[in-house]
Amino acid sequence: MNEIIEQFEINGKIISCEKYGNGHINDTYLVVTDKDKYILQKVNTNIFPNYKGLMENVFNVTDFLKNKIIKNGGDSKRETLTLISANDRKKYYKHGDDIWRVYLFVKDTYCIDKLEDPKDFYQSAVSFGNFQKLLYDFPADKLHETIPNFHNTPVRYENFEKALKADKFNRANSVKQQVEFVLERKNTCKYLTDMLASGKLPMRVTHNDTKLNNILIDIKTNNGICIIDLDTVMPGLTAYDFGDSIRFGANHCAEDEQDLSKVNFDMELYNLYLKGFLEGSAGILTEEEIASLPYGAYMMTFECGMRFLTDYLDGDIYFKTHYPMQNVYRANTQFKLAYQMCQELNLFK
Ligand code: ADP
Ligand code: GN1
Ligand code: MG
Repeated sequence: MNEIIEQFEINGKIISCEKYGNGHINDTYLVVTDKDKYILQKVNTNIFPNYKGLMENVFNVTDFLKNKIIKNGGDSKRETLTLISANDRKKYYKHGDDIWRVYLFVKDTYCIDKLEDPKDFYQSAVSFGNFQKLLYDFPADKLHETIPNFHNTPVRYENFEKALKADKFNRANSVKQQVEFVLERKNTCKYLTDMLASGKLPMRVTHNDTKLNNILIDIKTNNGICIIDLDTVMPGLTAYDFGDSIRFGANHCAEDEQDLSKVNFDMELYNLYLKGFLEGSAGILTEEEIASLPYGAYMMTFECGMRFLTDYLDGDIYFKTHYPMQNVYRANTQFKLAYQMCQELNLFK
């Protein structure tokens, strides 16, 4: 590990390097030196084969944000990610087939994997809304599509059908109910993509992975200070960013909770997040976009459940899993939440 870290322009002598965080995609380590702290990541190149495009996106987006943060009188090293250059001036280091990158560790923050205090959810909403606003005039044509069709739900549905048909690991029989749930909702998949195609919703630059542990909260002010995990910043719909936060945060359970009686969509948390998101995005959203937000909540939740189920059928090759069936438990929570969202938000009536 030291050999890799030493390729980057870091300050001080390395004291430790340990696995860090709870992301499902990249391998993340905290590096401590006698002068500073850093985040070292091995980029998941199975998921992001176009790592050059991805790193270009991260650099361009953080550079753009830094300029705005400085103009607004903020601290550009705390309010967005800072990539540390490798010794050859590139922003990543290639070691065999592996791609490594280093960020400054944003100090005096906390990161939430399970919501305890609703105020944190509200603050995250203000920050994700504001992220949308800050990227309002980012030139979208500069962005590489790091995962094509990332939130194209009809394409996700097709992938699910392919996995089901192939049933490579003979697992379909053990998830009949879940499969039924997805098949019955085929028609719902196209709601947002149709709105986009007909020009009713504008394409924006979105984060696309706005779960609660992709934001760092300041320990002193409790404000959401830094949006992280910028690998999927791409053109998208506001409803995706709003919806993915609701999917993860507007409930009181873990994403892989096995006891479904504990899995319940919380309307109060939903309304709290909505208030914060509208405040943070400060008037940039159109009426149609605001009307599409509840559909975003359902769509991201249903889509994510479908992705977990597809991954289970494919042999658990995409999301990091820590025990067998984890992807099935994850799918179950998402499907219960998606069902309740339809009821409580009055969708597709
Ligand atoms: P993944 O794509 O696997 O989710 P993330 O980029 O979200 O990876 O990083 C995983 C975790 O590492 C985050 O949830 C957060 O706890 C921590 N983290 C990432 N970057 C930083 C940073 N610059 N400063 C502090 N913590 C960070
Ligand atoms: C992944 O990288 P992470 O853990 O923040 C996934 C999201 C899913 C999420 C489900 C690039 O997010 O799309 O919603 O897991 N990221 C990617 O927890 O696929
Ligand atoms: Mg993450």
